[in-house]
Amino acid sequence: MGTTQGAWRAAVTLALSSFGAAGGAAAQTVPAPVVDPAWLKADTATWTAGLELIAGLTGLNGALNFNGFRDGGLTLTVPKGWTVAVHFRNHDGMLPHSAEVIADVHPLPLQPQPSAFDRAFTLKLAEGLPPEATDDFRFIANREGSFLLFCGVAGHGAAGMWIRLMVSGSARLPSLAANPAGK
Ligand SMILES: [Cu+2]
Repeated sequence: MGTTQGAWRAAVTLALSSFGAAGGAAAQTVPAPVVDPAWLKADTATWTAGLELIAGLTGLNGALNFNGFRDGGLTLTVPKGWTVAVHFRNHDGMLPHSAEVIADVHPLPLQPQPSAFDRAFTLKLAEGLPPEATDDFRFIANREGSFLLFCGVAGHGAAGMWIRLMVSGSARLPSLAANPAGK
């Protein structure tokens, strides 16, 4: 745990230092993100992974984050064949946000993409849902691989507003874990 946290702080500090002088002062007051176990609920009877996906939970990255994580620094892993039920909430008091599951592509797109799974996106994908709006979507993770949970509002995803989704053929249960952020 100590090592992981240490590595985390290093990764976050590194990410913030590339942010430039303008955003730096405000961003540095944001504490290192931690994973709240309440964000993920696994129902083994129905093979459903419920995820609380909170846009702009903290001020990190000008609030362009999900659950306080940016640039893939949080990974949801689900077993192949499970249903993923995403409860999206926009906690950002200023900007609209949305979410969709897209392919793990680089460079990151500037616009919304076709979703990687059927109906794996919120309403108002390009426009974004306003502050405190919520939307739920669910899809069957029927393909193994690496995907992104990505904000579809123009430029947000490319600016770091994305986390990872791994659909695993070997995982037995869903999990949610922090990992070093990166492009
Ligand atoms: Cu956004």
